[in-house]
Amino acid sequence: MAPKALITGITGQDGSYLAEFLLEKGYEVHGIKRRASSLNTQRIDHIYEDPHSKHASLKLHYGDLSDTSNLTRLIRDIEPDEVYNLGAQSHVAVSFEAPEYTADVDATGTLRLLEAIRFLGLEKKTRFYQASTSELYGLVQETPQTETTPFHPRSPYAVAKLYAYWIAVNYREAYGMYACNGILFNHESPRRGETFVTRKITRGLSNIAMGLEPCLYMGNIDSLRDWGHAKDYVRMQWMMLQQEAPDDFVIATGKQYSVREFITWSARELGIELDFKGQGVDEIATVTAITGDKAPALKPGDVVMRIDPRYFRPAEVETLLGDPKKAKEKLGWVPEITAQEMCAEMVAEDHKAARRHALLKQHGLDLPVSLEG
Ligand code: NDP
Ligand code: GDR
Repeated sequence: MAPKALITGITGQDGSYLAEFLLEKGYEVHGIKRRASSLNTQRIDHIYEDPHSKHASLKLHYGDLSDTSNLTRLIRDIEPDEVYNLGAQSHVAVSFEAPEYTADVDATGTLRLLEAIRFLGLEKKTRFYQASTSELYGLVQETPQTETTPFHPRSPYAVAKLYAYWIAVNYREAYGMYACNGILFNHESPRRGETFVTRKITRGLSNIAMGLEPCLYMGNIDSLRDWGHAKDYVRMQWMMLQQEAPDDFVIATGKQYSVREFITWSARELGIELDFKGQGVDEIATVTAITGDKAPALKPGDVVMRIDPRYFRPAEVETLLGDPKKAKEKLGWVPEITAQEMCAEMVAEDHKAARRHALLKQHGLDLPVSLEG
């Protein structure tokens, strides 16, 4: 019998890579998708299988982390060997706008899953992975951050995730449940949501290079992050559930860069050299040179980035840097893709889409470009 996994958040960045990974390992993969007024399965369409086929190993179910009876029924029917709780309102800035919803989904949603497993008597069968986050460190107490660094969350998102972290630990201690926290630092990919900073930059600069957008408006570009590739990180999510005993792990690269550096790398991938001038809200990035043919819409002197204070957060996490030593020593996990390689992959994909878009526009088939940041 193939092992069964249930993934919440299967339509998201990590969910899509994890589903691919588990299908390759021979799992029967069940995913919870939300009902939406438009299609929301773009990231998993390539692995979708006709549900009429008896051999389909990917099965999607409607559901929501805010719906206890729905989650309980699904877990009862599926009896999963492994549950990966990746579903969340995952945007830090949005959590300041929708704090109560974020708490319901990210904190109470985790409790609902754990309670369903316990209530159904599956606590000795079903292993549980909780998508914890480096945002828990917030106002950092030590650098680099490890599994023992104290937490100081700085957003409604991080506070909700703090509850989820501890409730997973609590169910492990109280009921002997196999529950693990992966404390994952930022990880990105061409499938990253368009409003997270890396994707906003690679997509925005690609559009600007092709004349589809005028300028990139950014928030705090001094912010420092430890960026890895989502493909490397989902491998570790599975590895964590294969150990003899449950445990919590920091997953990071151990290298840190600023948002400004990420803008510079992305621009270089497009053959654009930039000069950053000015301070604070007056800082701008100007084109100093263009090489190659990837940015036909630009010339030296053009301003491609400005600061918009709308993107500043009420409380910022200025710096994050993880120490993945425990994951390396205990599980042999090391990241294989560098932040620069990941940036190149993201720019290549976004530039391909921008070229396609520009070509359609040339032929009078204009599609609106969403400029939401
Ligand atoms: P995404 O935002 O790409 O995906 C989130 C997923 O959760 C989507 O499938 C989304 O569905 C689903 N979701 C949102 N609200 C609900 C709900 N109410 N009920 C059920 N499902 C819901 O996130 P990532 O893939 O990047 O991250 C995966 C998890 O890891 C998240 O929990 C995130 O907080 C956490 N994390 C992410 C890190 C990162 O750098 N990427 C780092 C550390 C932790 P829909 O597609 O319909 O919106
Ligand atoms: P983060 O990711 O908040 O770390 O949460 P995000 O990419 O949104 O921000 C990273 C840093 O960049 C700064 N920044 C901007 N961010 C966005 N989104 N848009 C901007 O215009 C902008 N300008 C500067 C931010 O202020 C921040 O400092 C991500 C999410 O995936 C969480 O779910 C996850 O838990 C953490 O990573 C680890």
